[in-house]
Amino acid sequence: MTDVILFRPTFFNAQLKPPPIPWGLLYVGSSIAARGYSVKIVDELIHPDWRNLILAEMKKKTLLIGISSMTGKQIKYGLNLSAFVKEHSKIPVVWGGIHPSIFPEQTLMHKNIDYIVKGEGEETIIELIESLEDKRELETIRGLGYKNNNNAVVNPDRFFTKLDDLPELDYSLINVDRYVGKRFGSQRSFELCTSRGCPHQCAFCYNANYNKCKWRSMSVDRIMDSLHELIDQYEIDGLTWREDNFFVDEKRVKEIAERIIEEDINIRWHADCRIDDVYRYDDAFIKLLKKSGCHTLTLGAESGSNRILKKIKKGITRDQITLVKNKLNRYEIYQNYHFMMGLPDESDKDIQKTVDLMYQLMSKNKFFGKICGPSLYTPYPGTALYEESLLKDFNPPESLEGWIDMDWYSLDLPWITNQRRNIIEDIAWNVMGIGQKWVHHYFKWKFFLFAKYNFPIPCFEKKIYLKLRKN
Ligand code: B12
Ligand code: SF4
Repeated sequence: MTDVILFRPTFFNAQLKPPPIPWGLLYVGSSIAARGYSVKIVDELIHPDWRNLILAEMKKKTLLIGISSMTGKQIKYGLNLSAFVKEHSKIPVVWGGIHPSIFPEQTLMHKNIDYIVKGEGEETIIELIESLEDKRELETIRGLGYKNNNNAVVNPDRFFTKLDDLPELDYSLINVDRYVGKRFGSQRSFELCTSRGCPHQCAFCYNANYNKCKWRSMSVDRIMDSLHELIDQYEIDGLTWREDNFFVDEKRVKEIAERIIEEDINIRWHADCRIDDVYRYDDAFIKLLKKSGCHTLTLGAESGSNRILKKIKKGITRDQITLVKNKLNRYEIYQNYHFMMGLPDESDKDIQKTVDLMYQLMSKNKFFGKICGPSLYTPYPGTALYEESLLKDFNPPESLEGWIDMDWYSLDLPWITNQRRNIIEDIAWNVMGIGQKWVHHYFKWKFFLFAKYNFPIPCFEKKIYLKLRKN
């Protein structure tokens, strides 16, 4: 018997190795399992041929099938499963994750979706299961959306979960070894999610809408127990703190770093971090991070233009970005930098400044990791810039399927000309060259020419990259 099947659809960059851990489903699945129900997690990245597997599971008196989705391609693959379930059974289908949370009504109106869960799913899904067993009324379930006479009804939001109240994660629901792999200088790296949310309000980020700018964390004791469990059971030697913003509470990070040292834990770790946080940290704190195993920080630089940084409410300046590079370099901490382009009102000069900053960051930097992106700015609903995009004639899709094309190749932004799109695409392809050790300097030179003389940098090496990446 399998009471609940949970499915993580694939997405366009699904070739990632090892695949990212389906945390949302692991949390939701662990809560369901802790209440005595049986759960099967199916990850399309691991089981691309899921049809027979799901068909066999569905025969075991399944109560419901849950699907997780971000905005974008995952919707397409999630809808494939929804249609499959409807074709073969009467099992209710529930969608959860970022996209259904931001667009509950529209998601719910899809003919192959019966329920949506808005926000954190651990408690809502259990109450939904109880309702399917006639133990509870749908109207009383916070965070749930359902259909009533073909109209979408979305109940009031649920209060944020206290992370320490969640049951222990049930790692037996996934094959951990499939997700353990080489990352950030370690051979057997895994991840932990120890906090949720972020108090900042970057104008492109889902946080203000989804997490209402509220940050919450597990206690440090629980974090350390989880870390010991991973080391003892799965022999991990590396860790990514997989959260919105690991560094919100400096005191908490200090305690974690000190305990890693005191408890003799030998791991290399990686986390996402804000530039302004590193900028204000004193040397003693950064030394402590390094001593505790900090190997790489991934930093949101986003743009080399102060005008754009201000527009996206990043709360940082270009000078701070280069100072942070020097600071981390001194302590031998590798840096990855995120960039985005294609924002409304971004000028040619802004783009040139961004490429110039990329060049500065990779120059005289022994601890340069990589540049991520530049990703094409995407107006995700629920963000401050989304409202501006609407005023700038961005036409939001009117159905769930319409959001599938919110990616680089299909996204149609009224303020991006074909010429601009080609420039951004060329920069992104050249960034991939920067990542290849043996041709790094050749590509760096290209960036220099663009930054200094606005010299176009077409990427005719694209085909070679594609081959390299395939290998
Ligand atoms: C890891 C990660 C990835 C992984 C894959 C993650 C996955 N879900 O499979 C990779 C690296 C592949 C990835 C790719 C991208 N990502 Co990403 N990613 C993240 C990140 C950092 C962590 C996700 C996570 O594991 N969270 C922890 C778990 C516990 O939270 P959760 O997934 O939200 O799950 C909870 C609830 O949502 C709910 N829930 C979730 N699923 C389900 C299912 C059911 C049935 C139920 C009931 C409940 C439920 O319950 C869970 C527990 O409370 C988030 C930021 C973040 N902190 O969430 C960004 C984030 C999700 N990514 C984002 C983006 C933009 C992208 C990219 C488009 C980036 C790019 N330019 O390439 C791509 C492509 C995605 C696509 N659409 O195809 C945005 C999403 C915006 C949006 N509107 O969807 C986020 C929010 C980052 C941000 N700050 O803007 N990403
Ligand atoms: S981009 Fe990062 S710092 Fe900004 S609001 Fe989102 S999670 Fe917080």
